[in-house]
Amino acid sequence: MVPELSMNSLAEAKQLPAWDSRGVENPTPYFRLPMTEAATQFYAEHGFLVIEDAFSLESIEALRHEATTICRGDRGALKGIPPWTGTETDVEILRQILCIHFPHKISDLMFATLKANPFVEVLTNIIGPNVKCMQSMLFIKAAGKPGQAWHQDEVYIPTRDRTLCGGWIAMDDATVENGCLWVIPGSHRTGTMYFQEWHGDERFDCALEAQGFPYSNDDAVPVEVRAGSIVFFNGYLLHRSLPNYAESGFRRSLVNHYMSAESLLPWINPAGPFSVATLNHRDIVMIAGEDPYAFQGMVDVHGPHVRPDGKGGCGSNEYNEK
Ligand SMILES: O=C(O)CCC(=O)C(=O)O
Repeated sequence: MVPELSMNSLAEAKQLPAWDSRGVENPTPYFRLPMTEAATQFYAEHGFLVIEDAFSLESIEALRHEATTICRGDRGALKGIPPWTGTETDVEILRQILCIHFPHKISDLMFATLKANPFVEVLTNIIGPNVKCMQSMLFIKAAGKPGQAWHQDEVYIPTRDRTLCGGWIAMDDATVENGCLWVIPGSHRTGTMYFQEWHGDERFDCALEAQGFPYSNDDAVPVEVRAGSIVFFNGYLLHRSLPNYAESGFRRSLVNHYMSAESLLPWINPAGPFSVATLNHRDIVMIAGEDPYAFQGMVDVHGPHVRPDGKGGCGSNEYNEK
């Protein structure tokens, strides 16, 4: 069941020592475009990076409007949306959805956003000249909705060269109170993958939690950002988000996942006599540069759908999708 959210957890979160009290060099993750060598270095060292004001507030307002249209089911079939009666207000609609996977499959605006200039500029610096995208997720996260436990995105989406990168657009100001991202800076560096287990913690949704990593919650920092900022984070970086403890409103974000186009993407296992070493999932969108595997063509297999939020339980706890 979704928890009675305890304000104690928020107070505890706020008491964690600040990033700059831990003697971490170059403590500020906040940069602006144009991209600089310092920002590229920061990402390599700490595994994340914030680009402030990457999107104008007009663009963010358009994304918010589009999010509501998608959640209403007005951009086409969306597996898992409740059977709306047509009388619900926007707020009533949005309050019932935690997250939608692959919104770019039904929305021209979300599709265009995959390749928006701030993404191209940053990704071609932190990944390389050839970049592809394989996934988008639209988080609505209304007040009272759960967060996601500690995890690394490469556990779900494996690259061959550790280039997976989330590009997380804040569609509202994201704060500790309303469930911003938390990261463990530098936790991506060794490239160790931490296997996941069911957490049984009602603050989090049905996705599993990384186990056995050599860090504690005291090593984590909140990434509070203004609407319009993008948080970039490496696929091996341990990150999580806490519930939305605010009394009302939403913590909306659109997160797209990118990687180098040179890396194969052994994500979905097709039936057939293939070695895992040659698997290359082709439900992708090219973002920049050349596609060395263009000769393999493209497929369209992922459908947009609503992610379970744990309300009513997590079933067999086997939900294991990014
Ligand atoms: O937005 C959130 O609350 C969690 C996002 C996340 O963990 C991810 O995109 O991997």
